[in-house]
Amino acid sequence: VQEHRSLLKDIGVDVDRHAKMMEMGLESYKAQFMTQKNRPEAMKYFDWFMSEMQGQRIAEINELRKKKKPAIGAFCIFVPEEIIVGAGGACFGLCGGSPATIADAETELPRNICPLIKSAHGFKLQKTCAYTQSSDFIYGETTCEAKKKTWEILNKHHPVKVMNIPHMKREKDLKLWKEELFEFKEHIQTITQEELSLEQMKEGVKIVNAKREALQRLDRLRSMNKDVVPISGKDGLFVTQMGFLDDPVRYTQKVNELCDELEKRVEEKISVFEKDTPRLMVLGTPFAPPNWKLHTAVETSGGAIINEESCIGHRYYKDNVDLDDVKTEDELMQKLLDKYSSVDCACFTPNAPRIDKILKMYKDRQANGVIYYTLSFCHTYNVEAHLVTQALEKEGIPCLVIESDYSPEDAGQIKTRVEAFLESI
Ligand code: BJ8
Repeated sequence: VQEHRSLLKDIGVDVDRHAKMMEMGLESYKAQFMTQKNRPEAMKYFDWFMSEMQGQRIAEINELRKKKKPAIGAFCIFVPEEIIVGAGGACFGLCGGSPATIADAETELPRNICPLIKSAHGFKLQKTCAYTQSSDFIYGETTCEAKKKTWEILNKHHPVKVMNIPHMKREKDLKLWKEELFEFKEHIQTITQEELSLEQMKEGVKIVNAKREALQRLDRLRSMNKDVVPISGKDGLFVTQMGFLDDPVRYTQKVNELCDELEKRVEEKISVFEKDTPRLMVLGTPFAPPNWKLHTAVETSGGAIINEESCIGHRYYKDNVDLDDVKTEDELMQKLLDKYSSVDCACFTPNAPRIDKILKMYKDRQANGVIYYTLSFCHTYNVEAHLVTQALEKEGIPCLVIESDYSPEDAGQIKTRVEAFLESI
């Protein structure tokens, strides 16, 4: 990061404060990740990326910007990255997982909203996220109340555009959504100053499909073998988190290299956990880095996390965009809509397919229990927990519900609850 200090300064980063935050982040990463035993060799790339995510990767993104390629920051998996990648640009998740920016955010936002939103807003106020500073604009959406109102305030500090995501999936809602996809493309073209062709967009789809396929492969290797868990849940989560920042082609290659190693581990029955360690699925809201609190609590208490149903997880990569028979832009937009409207975020009502999916995921993976995790004040996921846990109970599936924010204060209490849960299953 140090060698990129002048670039960081040019894009408006508060370099001293940023350096301190990176130092803290790296310390925390070392303590939580590098101390794990028997990590796959291929994690070395991701360790390197951790040290360069606010350095070399930022330099790469700013090289693209010099060539008038779009650099778009997002907070939600509804932002169609295929179109950005097709235009030769970069789509990335903005910083939003740290408690260190929340006090600043609370100078403009209420205290009782979700920490993800406050953290991200605080990063902009502090100018300590090089991704936020590198984005031509931030692409928001109307998924939850707190986010959609925050865009109006964030827009005082950084250009923000908003995609209107409907809250139901009726025909008339999907029609509106498709129009939003066309408008999104137009917004991207305002940066490139040229027409984005169908072929370019299809190329973007292929690149992102390959990324999702690599993550699907990683998910299978992590979770589908009852006797071998070849990588810790924490490493699996971290790899997935980096998929929102890294160059998609390089990242896909590195995830596939990791999967090659994990495949060998499965064949040779090399597990990072002891035999009969309970294998847990985590459901709910996203884990933005460096929010590793739950994974650390579980995996230092005798449990293993085998996948995340969240948006930094299975919800993100579960479906590809089908390119078969796509001959027109309208057909492509329809296929993008088909993919995005199959996302089962709790912002939709009704959202029954999510419950069916969770039950199927659980059975396919022969897991031993579930943790339903929601960020504090996330009303949609918090309320939806009732129907999900009811369905789990009916099937006799053990479930622990955890609501938490980013503060380290409840880490001990979470660990105690997880330990009691693990003993009970
Ligand atoms: S598709 S889960 S990424 S909206 S910000 S809803 S945690 S109160 S992130 Fe999300 Fe898109 Fe849905 Fe996925 Fe709750 Fe916080 Fe809102 Fe959040």
